[in-house]
Amino acid sequence: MFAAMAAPVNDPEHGFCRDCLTLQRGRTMRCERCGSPRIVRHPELHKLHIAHIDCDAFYAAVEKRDNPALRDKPVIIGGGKRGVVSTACYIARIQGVRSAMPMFKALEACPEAIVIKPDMEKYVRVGREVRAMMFALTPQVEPISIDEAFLDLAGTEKLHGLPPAMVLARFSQAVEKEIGITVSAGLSYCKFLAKIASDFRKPRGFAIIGKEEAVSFLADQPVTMIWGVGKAFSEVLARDGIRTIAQLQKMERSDLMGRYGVMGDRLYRLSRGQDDRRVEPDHDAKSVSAETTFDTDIATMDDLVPVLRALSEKVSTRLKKANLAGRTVVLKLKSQDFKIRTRNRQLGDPTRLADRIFSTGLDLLRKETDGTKYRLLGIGVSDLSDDGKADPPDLVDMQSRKRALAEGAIDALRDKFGRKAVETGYTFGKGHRGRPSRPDEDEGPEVQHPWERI
Ligand code: DCP
Ligand code: MG
Repeated sequence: MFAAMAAPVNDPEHGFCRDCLTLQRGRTMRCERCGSPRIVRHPELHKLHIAHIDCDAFYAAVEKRDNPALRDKPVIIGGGKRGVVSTACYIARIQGVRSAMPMFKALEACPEAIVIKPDMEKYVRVGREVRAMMFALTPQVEPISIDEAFLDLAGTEKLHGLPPAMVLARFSQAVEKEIGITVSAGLSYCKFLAKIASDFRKPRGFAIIGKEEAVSFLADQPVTMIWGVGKAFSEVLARDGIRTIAQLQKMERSDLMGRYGVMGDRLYRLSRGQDDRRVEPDHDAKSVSAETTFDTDIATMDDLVPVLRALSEKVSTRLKKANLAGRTVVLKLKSQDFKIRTRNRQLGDPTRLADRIFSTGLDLLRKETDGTKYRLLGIGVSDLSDDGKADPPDLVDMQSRKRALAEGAIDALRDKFGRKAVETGYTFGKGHRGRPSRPDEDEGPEVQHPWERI
C-alpha cells in the first residue's frame, strides 16, 4: 500500500496527504491523488518524533458513536441537575458551552442541547482501546488522562516503514475507523509544544511545531499557554503587565526567578521552547481521587463527614486495586460561589488505607468548616509509589495498627460479598441530604494527572 512513497519518504520537500497517505511531489494545495485539502508539509517533518494525541470531545464523541441520531445535534455530557458539564460536542461549543461550566449556564447558552449522563465505565473502556492502539505504535507511551497521551516515536520508522508524522496520521485514521471517534495529534521536538500542537487545530487536527519556528510561534501566544499558568497566576502576571509569551522571552532568568521563584524558571524556559522532559512510559498515575457534587449545598461536619468517609474508602479501594499508595492527602472543596479550596498534608510514609486517608482528610476538613456552604467535596492522594512501603506497622500507635488490621478484614468481606456488605460507623445508616446525590455520576476522574511536574 505504501510502496509508491518508498523513495523520497524522508525528504521534507515532500508533504503527504492525511487522507490517503500519498506523498506529495509537487506544491499543490490539494492531494495529487485523492484531491483532499488535508496536506501536511513542514521543513522538519521527518526530524520530529515527540507526539501528543488527544481525543476530540471524548465523552460526547463516544455517545455520538453509539447513537448516530445525535450526530448533528448539540450534545452535553454532565451529571445531575446541580452538576457541571464534563464535556460538550463541538456543535454545543460553538454556542459557548465549555467543560466545568455549571449545567444551568450551559443550558442557558444552548437550550436545545441534549444532555447525557456520563457512563464512566464505557469511557474508560474506550480510552483503553485507544491506548492499546497507541502501544501498538511504540512502548514509549505516557498516558496523561483518560483520552490523551504522549508518545515518543523515535526509532519506530523501521518497524512501521513510515516516519513518525505519517504514523500519526495513519493512527488517527485507524482510530476513526476501528473505534469510531476522532483524535487530534501534535508533533514536535518536546512535550510542551507537542501538547500545544495537538490542541491547535482540533477537532481531527494535526499540527507540527518545529524547532526553527518555536520561539516565533510562542511569541504571539498568551501566557496562559504555558503549563501551570492558570487563571490565578495569569492575573498575577497581568498585574505586572505581562500578557504575552513575547514579553517573557525578553526577560532575564534571574528577573523571572526573583519575581516568581521556581515558576519564574519555568516561564523562562518554556517561553523559549526549552523543555527536556522525556516521555516516561511508567510515569502514569500521579494522583488517585474521588469527588462528589451534592444536591444541596452543605456546611456542617455532620453532613460532610459521612461523604468524606465514603470517598476515602473509594480512593483506598482504587489504590489497593492498582497496588499504589500515596504520601500526600489532598482535600478538595468547592464552595457555593464555585471557588475551589485544596488542602494538602504529607504523611510520614505512603498510605493506601481508607482510615488514614479519612483521618487526615478529617483534620484538614475541620479547618474549613467555617460556615461556608460547599457544593463539592473531594479527597485523594498524590505522591504515588508502589505499595511496598505503605503503612508500616506502627508500634507507637497500636490503635492505627488495629484499624489497619480491621480494614484488611473489611476489604476481604467486601471482596466476597460486595461493597455494600460492610458499612462503617461513619457511613452506616446515613441516608440524609449530605450524602452524594449520584455518587457514581458526579465523581471526578479515577486517576488524575495534573501538570505539576516539569
Ligand atoms: N472532563 C471532565 N471534566 C472536565 C474536563 C474533562 O469530566 N472539566 C472529561 C470529559 C472529557 C474528557 O475528560 O471528554 C477528556 O478531557 P479533554 O480535556 O480532553 O476534553 P474533550 O476530549 O472532551 O475535548 P477536546 O476536544 O477539547 O479534547
Ligand atoms: Mg480530549
